[in-house]
Amino acid sequence: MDPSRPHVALLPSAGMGHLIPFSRLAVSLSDLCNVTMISILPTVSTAESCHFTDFFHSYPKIHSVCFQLPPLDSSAHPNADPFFLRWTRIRKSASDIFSHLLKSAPSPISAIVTDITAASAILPLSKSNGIPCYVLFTSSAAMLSFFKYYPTYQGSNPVSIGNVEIPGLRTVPVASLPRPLHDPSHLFTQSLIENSLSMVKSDGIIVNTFESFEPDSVAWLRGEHSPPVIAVGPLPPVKMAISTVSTVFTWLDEQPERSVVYISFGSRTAMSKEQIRELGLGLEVSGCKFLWVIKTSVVDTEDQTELNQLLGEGFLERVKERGLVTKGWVEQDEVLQHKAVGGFLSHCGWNSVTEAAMYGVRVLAWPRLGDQRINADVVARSGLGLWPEEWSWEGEESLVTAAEISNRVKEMMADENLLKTAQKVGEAAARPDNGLAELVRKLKGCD
Ligand code: BUP
Repeated sequence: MDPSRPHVALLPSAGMGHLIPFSRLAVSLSDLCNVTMISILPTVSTAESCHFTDFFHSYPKIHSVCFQLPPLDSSAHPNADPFFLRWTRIRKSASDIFSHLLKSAPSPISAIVTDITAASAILPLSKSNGIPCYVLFTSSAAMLSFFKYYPTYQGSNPVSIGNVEIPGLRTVPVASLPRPLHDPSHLFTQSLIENSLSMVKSDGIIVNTFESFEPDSVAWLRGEHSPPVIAVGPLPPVKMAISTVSTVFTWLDEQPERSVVYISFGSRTAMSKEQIRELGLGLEVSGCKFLWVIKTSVVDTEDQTELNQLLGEGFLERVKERGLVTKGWVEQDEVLQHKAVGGFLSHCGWNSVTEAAMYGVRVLAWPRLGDQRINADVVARSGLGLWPEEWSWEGEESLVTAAEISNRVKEMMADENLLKTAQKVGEAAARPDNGLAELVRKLKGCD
């Protein structure tokens, strides 16, 4: 390690949606800083363990530290989301994780970047050791504004929840709030409030967005003065040393330019079997070409259902000339860059949105849970895509019908104006606004 450079330690938490932006930040920083990244094992999903292996193999200059969590009695929380549980366990083990990191780092650490889900536990440890601490917020600036304001809102509405009016910015309708917030005692609600209150004591909040994509939210956050908010996005994807040749790309290579709708609901959003069938029928009726990545469980290791059984006998045969369905992991950033892809039916996880923005791909937003409706609003306001707000969301029973899906998919693919506005977003995303340089200056102690 070069002793003249700052040494930054990155502490991601669980889930690909958190690990991917941390890996991207690590690589972006590694040209200018010494970087250590901690992996907390065992991971919840196979996707995460494969990612760690490939990542450290591909970027040997990023120093790897592993921390083994003690075994969990999973029977204590039979119905809890395994990723929420993991975030809680990381917070509970923060002191051990922190000491292990300090002991295992190859040189003294000059700054820590913690995941937002661990902020309330890591920040006090960092401060008491005299190490500056930054928070990587893995969602949008719109979500960050909400997250920052929420404890104030909750303080004056402790029992019931309604529309959240963020003074000077916008009102987040109650229908767009993550469902667990309706329960003040929910693990998610409690940790959101704790992390939000801690985050403001950090040395800076890093967010994977760019100013022209979310001008109002970025301006509002900066107007709040403290702590500084550094927009470093869109962070470029990491390139792994080992890339497998996938049939997905062979198939995409054969399709006409911008003819394919890519469908994915992210790494941890499961859809009901009935809704999956309806979506399949909608894609079939639309007549569009499509590439569909299916997930039926929150954690990939539990995904055992056969595609034929899931989609109904004969579906794959009927659509084989124009549709490809897969349950495996596909390199999404490469799919979105492919010239055959003309639209993206997305759950609006923030990484997916930033990838669509980077490549100027039109989005049809179908948020499912958590921060996704707040992100979908960014998609609609920026001109990157369409958002049928009436489509169902977590906790709602109603199915979105095949006819509605088909109509909206056709509408997106036929909309030339939408294509142009999405391409403009892509052009703006390609112009770096030096958020990364600002971050490096801060890490060096120059700002
Ligand atoms: Br699935 C899948 N390939 O097959 P989001 C996902 N990804 O590269 P999520 C693949 O995982 P959170 C696949 O490109 C994105 O970078 C995708 O993150 C990649 O959604 C990432 O979009 C998924 O933020 O996470 O997984 O729901 O809930 O944290 O937003």
